[in-house]
Amino acid sequence: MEHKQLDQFPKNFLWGSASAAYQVEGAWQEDGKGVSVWDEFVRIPGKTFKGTNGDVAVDHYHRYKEDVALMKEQGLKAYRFSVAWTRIFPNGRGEINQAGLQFYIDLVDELIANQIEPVLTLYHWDLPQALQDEYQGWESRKIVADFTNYATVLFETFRGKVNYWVSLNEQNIFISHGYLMASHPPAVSDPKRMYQANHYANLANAAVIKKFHDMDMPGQIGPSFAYGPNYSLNSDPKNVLAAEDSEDLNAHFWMDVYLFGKYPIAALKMLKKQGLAPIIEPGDEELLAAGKPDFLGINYYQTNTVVFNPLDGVGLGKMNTTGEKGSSEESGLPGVFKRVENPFLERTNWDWEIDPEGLRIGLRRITSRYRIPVLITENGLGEYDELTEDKAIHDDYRIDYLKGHVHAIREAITDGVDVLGYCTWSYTDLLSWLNGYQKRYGFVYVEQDEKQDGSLNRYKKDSFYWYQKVIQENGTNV
Ligand code: BGP
Repeated sequence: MEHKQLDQFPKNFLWGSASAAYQVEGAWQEDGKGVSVWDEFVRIPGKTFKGTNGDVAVDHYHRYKEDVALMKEQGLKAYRFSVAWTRIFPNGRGEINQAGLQFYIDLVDELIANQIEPVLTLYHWDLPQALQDEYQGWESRKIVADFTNYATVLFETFRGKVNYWVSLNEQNIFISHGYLMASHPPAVSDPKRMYQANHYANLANAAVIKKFHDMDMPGQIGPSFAYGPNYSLNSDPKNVLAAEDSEDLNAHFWMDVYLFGKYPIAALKMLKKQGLAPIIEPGDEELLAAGKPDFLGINYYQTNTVVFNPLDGVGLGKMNTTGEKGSSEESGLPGVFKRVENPFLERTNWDWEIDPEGLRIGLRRITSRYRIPVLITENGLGEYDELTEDKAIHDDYRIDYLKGHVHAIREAITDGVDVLGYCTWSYTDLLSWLNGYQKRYGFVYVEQDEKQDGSLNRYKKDSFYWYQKVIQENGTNV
């Protein structure tokens, strides 16, 4: 529908931006930090673009004051960051490493002193390697107790200081990349193991949310889901059904568990028939139902356009991690769907489709199905940026991208969606897990590249000033 007039953004709307520990901090062996699965994975030849790693990243660990000062100058209302589990418990559990915890205490204090709302992510993929070695991490039920124990330390430490908490970041991504595509640690390719690990991740997610509520924590908690709403390429009913299946297997399979405590019917039945469904033990369903989030975090980058894919059709294809436009391969699930190019959309140099309207569609679907407030925990454009001789970055393409998405959010709010805030990905430039440093997302350019010997100086991009104005005007002119 087209509105004659759009609603205003709520007065307390959280205009924010985001990062994740491994992608910004560096200092990978400092102050007693333990080794994470990513610290190990990046050292296996051929796993990341040009062998890049987060040993130094953009050195946020030492430069957080400078980064928070930039946020303050920009007028940012919220900053989403993640805690590295290995800084708190170098081996996943045991004695607290105070020096590691202190970094986050200092960061949170610095944010609060600058009137920036901290949004704390408990888990953004950097699992302690010790837990991987001991019981295979997410493939064991033991992870539930260890994750809850770790989260509880943070709840106790930041009670009353941190009001917004994200439990798991993109469970659907770290599980599918880790256990099916073998592109994230532990690089397994086995759907049965994937669905079981995913089930334990569901339990861990529910357990920390339940713990948060049992502790009567002030504030709100929810997971961040990587939602790519599914479209059918056209009105051929076969393709429409493929899109429904994709929505079930790629989206409801997680969101239904978060919000209803149950897996979607058709997807679960299909997996059972194929012998791939997870083992659900007595008590699991009760735990899932008891861990209901207060909001749903959404990381939105693009939609997913599909057609029917026959049983002998394509399987998993290669991703574009080099920034050579058009180098990604077709990918699908035989017998169900395959992804195709959407003829109405432009693509980035990494072949990600640009679809602001898709964000409104996704927000509407969530609201209809789950009736829960949404916090947009990530959205942004990964592109090459050029630092000019006078140290400017004219990223008008990023401004266009963000403007389109902010407008779509405003339309969704006008439709009746309850949106708590918008965290762009990312604040500073940072390490992209598989794509190195050349795929940039930030408002703040950081001089760092694949050789990893950059000056680490920070420079404000044009998009920095654009967002500053949006925040000042509370989105009135977007
Ligand atoms: C999300 C992750 C982020 C970030 C972002 C951009 O999946 O939560 O950590 O990396 O995607 O993705 P990429 O770095 O692959 O371009």
